[in-house]
Amino acid sequence: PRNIRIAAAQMGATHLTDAREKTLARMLKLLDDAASQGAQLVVFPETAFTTFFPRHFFTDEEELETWFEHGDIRTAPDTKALFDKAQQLAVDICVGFAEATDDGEHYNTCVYYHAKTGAIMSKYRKIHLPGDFEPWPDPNAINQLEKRYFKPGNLGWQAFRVPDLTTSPPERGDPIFGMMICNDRRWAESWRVLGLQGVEVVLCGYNTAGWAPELWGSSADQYPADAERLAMFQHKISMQAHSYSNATFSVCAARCGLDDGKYSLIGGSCITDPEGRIIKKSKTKDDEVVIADCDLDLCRAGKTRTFDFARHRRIEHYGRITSQ
Ligand code: CDT
Repeated sequence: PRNIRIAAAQMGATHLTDAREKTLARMLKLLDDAASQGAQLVVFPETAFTTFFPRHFFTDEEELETWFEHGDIRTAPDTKALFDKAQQLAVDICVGFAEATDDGEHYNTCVYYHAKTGAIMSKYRKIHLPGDFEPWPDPNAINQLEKRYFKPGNLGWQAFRVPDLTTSPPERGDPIFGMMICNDRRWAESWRVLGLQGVEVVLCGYNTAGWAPELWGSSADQYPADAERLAMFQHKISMQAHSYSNATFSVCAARCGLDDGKYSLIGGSCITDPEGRIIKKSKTKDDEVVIADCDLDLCRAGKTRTFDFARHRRIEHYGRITSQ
């Protein structure tokens, strides 16, 4: 077996007014907890260091900028402690944050941090940005202004190998990871681009509204409980179906709970195997470590039989996917 013990660090409610130090302290505790259970890699949610601020409409540029991380994420004052602790515990992390670049661009980003070397092994910038550019006129509407605050990612989906996590026979090499962020998980294209690079573990942080009729366009007439059940169902089928059809493990970490006593986000952090089975799932909507041993050898069956892409794909019929 090629086992890696991986944890999703689910994070419960994080309010608009929560101090950054408080949120960071929760992340450090989750990292400690996961490490004490033997995690080699811990996956944190999308925009983990703050509340999910794109639901708010900011008109003041300076105020908006305070929600973003500037400079090197490993050493910036508001985020450094997480990377220092990861290094101290010798645990790799994947963490999402709102990125402001030196030349003033803004992305919804995550990085894979390799504790042993202190290197960012890979960076991903969210490509499928959901929601709207303009806020809804109704003051009670639940906005999702990612199209306003972020540029679509420009790095593609790059699979990458990570050394030191598990021993592999030389012909197979180090394990292959890929990252995506939240809404990307609903799109077959995100997964297939990683699948084509032989991905063995997909990492994904998310903030998914449990009740957001304006966003979905279809559930305005449903009771909130039904809407949340549907959101959870769609989350799980996305993780399960795409893990299966790309013969890969996936690990997803939710920011969830009731933010500001008003905005509900689904939980459902889970680890899914390459056969599409959820092997671990969160039990709460609070801070919680979800951890499992992932034997990457289980990816072999799918990659060499049902989803042996080189033998079975028929790309002459797939042109429409990229031409319209
Ligand atoms: N953060 C994020 O991408 N949220 C989106 C909301 C859209 S709900 C259909 C998501 O895909 O979960």
